[in-house]
Amino acid sequence: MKIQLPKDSVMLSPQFTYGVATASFQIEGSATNRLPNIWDNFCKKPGAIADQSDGLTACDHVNLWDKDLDLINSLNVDAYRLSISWGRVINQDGSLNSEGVNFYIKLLDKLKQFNIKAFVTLYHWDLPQHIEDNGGWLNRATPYLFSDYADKISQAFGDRVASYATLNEPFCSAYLGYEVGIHAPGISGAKQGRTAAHHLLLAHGLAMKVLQKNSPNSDNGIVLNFTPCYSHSGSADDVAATKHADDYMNQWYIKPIMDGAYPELLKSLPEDVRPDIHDGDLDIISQPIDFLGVNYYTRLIYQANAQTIFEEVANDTALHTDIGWEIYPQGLTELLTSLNALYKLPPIYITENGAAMADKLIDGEVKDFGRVDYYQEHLKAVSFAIEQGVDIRGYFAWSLMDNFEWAEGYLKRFGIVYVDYETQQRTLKTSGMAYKTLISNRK
Ligand code: IFM
Repeated sequence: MKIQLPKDSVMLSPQFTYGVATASFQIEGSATNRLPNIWDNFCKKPGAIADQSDGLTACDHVNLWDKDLDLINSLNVDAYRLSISWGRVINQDGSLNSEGVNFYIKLLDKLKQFNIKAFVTLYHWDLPQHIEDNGGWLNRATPYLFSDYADKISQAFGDRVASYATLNEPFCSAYLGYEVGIHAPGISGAKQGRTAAHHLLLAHGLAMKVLQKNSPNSDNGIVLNFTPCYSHSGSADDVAATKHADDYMNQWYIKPIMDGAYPELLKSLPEDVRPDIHDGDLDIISQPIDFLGVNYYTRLIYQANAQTIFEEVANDTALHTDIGWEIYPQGLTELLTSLNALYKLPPIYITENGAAMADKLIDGEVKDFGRVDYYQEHLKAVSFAIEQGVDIRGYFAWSLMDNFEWAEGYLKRFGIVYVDYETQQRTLKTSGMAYKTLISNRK
């Protein structure tokens, strides 16, 4: 089926990289061929996952990878962003697991044959459980284990990788996993959240050094998620509360990397909540990066609250995706231009952007026109930011295919390819066809 794109469809330059993205735990399955991780355990906790599901089979990608790569190739994308399962490639004693390494090498080699650039993320939330049993990201030893993993795997992959991201969305690992406990490992507490965040950033800095040494020809950096904060009103209290939220949720992760310092807010936190920062940590964290990956889905609106400092305000009149996130494309332009004004940024890739929709497979088709619009509007937002001087080199649709959406299980579908989890059949949605047409017209 040939899709007709709207007249004002974005193209961006021929050098612009278009890709699709996935993550190991969300698609791979084959859990018996790797070490158990914190998500395997979290899924066993009653009530943790909306549909009581797990990642044991997911999209069965470890078995279906070859066909999945053909599918990716059929989309005419320039790049594929995937993550490596730490516990599939590193044994409990720290040695390489050759079966796991070979799985990824075969995959990377096939991408190379297709001339599709591999954008590899080393950590997309699936911490091996034995490391969690020793304190996980609360333990200062974990960043050093991560750096050792980065060292071994980047040597094993040789020159197969175009781009390495150390971490995906440390905000989610730290805040959702160790501060509010709605993600694995399900720990709650402000001190824990801030500690995990600091150790994740330290892990990033240590791994950056290793990657620059072992893989000097790839672009090496980190992927951060941003949910821009908007004030509910112009009142000084609401504006201050919104700035607090932004520093706590967003700037907390980028500022140490770009400026070698945490936001001023750190000093106003109670002493028993502040992370333990050792001399030299911020120098490690602020290693130069070759690129910054930006993940964007939505914005949030805040107002002041006497007890909690800030609180979210719902925007009931706006359009929302199936996961309840407001559709706000201009937030992406505003985010990119504001980051560009605040920091001396390296080139940027939009490493994730996409929408959960209540897709229905009817007569072999998924007509997800809402998602087509979502992509169209967000790609326009990217091109507006480029026009305003932001150096953006690429865009990855989240996600290639429907998959395990963390605490939502399989209830929320983000793919441009529909997955029937009973049969593992893949069906290209209308959004997938539109994405392919957009990319193919440009080439
Ligand atoms: O599915 C996730 C992904 O793993 C990380 N970024 C956000 C996506 C949608 O929630």
